[in-house]
Amino acid sequence: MKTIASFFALALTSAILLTGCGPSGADKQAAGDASLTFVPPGQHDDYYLFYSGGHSGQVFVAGLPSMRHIVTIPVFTPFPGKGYGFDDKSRAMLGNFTWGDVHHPGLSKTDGNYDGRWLFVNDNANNRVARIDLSDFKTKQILGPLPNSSGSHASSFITENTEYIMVGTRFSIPLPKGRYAPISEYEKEYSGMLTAIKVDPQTGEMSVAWQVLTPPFDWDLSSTGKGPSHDYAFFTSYNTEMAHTLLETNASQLDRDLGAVLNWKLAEKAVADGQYELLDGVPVIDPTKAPGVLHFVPVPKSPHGMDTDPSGKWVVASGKLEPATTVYNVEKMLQAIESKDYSGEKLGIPILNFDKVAEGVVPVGLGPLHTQFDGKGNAYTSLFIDSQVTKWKMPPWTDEERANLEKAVLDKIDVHYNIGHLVIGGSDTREPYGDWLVAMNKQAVGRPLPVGPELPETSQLIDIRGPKMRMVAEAFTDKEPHFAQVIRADKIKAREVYPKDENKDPNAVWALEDAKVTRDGDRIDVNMVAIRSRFVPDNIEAKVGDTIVFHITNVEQIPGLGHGFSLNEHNLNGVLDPGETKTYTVKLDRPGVFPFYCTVFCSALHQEMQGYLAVKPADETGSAETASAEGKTVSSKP
Ligand code: K7E
Ligand code: CUA
Repeated sequence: MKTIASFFALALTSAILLTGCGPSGADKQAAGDASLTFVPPGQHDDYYLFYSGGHSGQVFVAGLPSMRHIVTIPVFTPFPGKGYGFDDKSRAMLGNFTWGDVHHPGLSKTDGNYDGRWLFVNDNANNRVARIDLSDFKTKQILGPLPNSSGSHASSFITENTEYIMVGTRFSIPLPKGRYAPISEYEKEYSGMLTAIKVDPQTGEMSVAWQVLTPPFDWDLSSTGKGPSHDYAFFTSYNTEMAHTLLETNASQLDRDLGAVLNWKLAEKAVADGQYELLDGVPVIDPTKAPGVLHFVPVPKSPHGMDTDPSGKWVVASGKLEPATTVYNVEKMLQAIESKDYSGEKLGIPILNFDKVAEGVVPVGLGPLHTQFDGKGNAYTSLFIDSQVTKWKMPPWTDEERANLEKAVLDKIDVHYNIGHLVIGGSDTREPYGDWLVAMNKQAVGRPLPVGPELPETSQLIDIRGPKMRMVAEAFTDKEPHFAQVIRADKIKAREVYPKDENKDPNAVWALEDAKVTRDGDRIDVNMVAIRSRFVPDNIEAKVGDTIVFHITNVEQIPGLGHGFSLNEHNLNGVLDPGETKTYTVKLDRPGVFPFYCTVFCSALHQEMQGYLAVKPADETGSAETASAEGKTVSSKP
């Protein structure tokens, strides 16, 4: 009976699948798998996913595995939703730029694992690197434009204990910056640069430590060593040809480009020994004069990603124009360096012998870009042309596998667009999480509802817990993800408020009676309290020509209780989290009465949280005065 029942059940299922009555097999599969990513209301995701935002200049935070967008972190771009780029501090941080091109977020590490303190991101367009504090998901520092650098694409890659952030220049220019040399003199007059940015272990404060001068290759991507490769960072370049025009063909001549093997310990030593020249204030090492600092290694054709595995024993690099990825053996590299076993040199830099240091070339498929690791001996490479992810076995290989590395290829899965980066949580650490893989869009094919000529981008979630990869979910992803980082949720301790006793802003005021307006010549300082549901003071007098400086403290100490501050027609949109003080400087250039109000919903009487700035014409005399419901005292200097 049982057998017959099973037979019928099977037959029925097959019939449904075959006739298309009800959900199709693919739909059923998708519906079934969707439950794997479901996070019920009120529960948290297991991981944070930080996407780079490309030319949006932002970082997007999603939960994993739900893929739900949680928050946007503005970095290089003003963002009214968070009042970023409107207060004096964030405006100064952004400088004259209103955007950046974020490519590679890098989490801070301790002992080779994420420590949940900071996220660093690069700006490829304006040669900057920013630090996001993971206690409040806010950008705290923007370093740059970096001296002697153009295009910080090969960044931000973090060494094992966050000693350095490594940066390689995508473009080469005549140095120091500001010097002219004809483009036809590219080979001779232009230079690339590898930069080490020091990170203060207490504060996270970044500063340029030293740089290594390179030929005018185009440095593309980087990764840092760990374990046996601790002292090293690796970089790929796609223009060993040193072409300066029509790179599409001119930079694709050679079968192998040159990657860089940088020994940052020896670079530190070279600087300590005075083997450098100061260029634009930075100690710059000429690697032809400081042996050991830089080696080149041949990398198959027009490479992109170069990734170190969790053990630090293997480095994987892919050439976009070769349907294979190369595994380098770090031990063999170190031996070759030790014994000076070179196959030649380029512009005074020794080149490691490819055949001596490459462990094998794995035929992963067409257009390999980036590789991630699951910590269980497997690697996953994105294939731009094939629109696939290939799972393959890392060395050590059996003799049989070694004889035919096709045998090391374990699985392939289709993704539904031309994939660029992919990420496995902790892939660049000693202990990858190894459960999910997020595949990121490189060239949208229009998966979501159409919204016009521009195609929204997506990323797809792949379950890598079993022997075969499984596609389980797809999410809309704002422009334009290049890379991402994933960290276990319990690694991040996000603060709930800014405690009053930690607020060190000298202009903070916490009591209503301390709120005040002070005039000093043409400058008016307003020390203002924002509290449910009023501003104190809320009536302010000034005159044309004055500079008014608002120091606003949100005195709330309840999580989520933010206030906003919008001054009509003055392009001022502030947001203040509980316990935060921010300063806004406005030059008053025309008379009139300008209302201000709270932009953040904060209570039933949020709409009443408003006030007026009355600006007299310049010729009318009179000092700043204020009045408010509290009958505020005014201190006024002549
Ligand atoms: Cu889009 Cu890392 Cu800038 Cu590759 S990069 S795909
Ligand atoms: Cu404060 Cu709305």
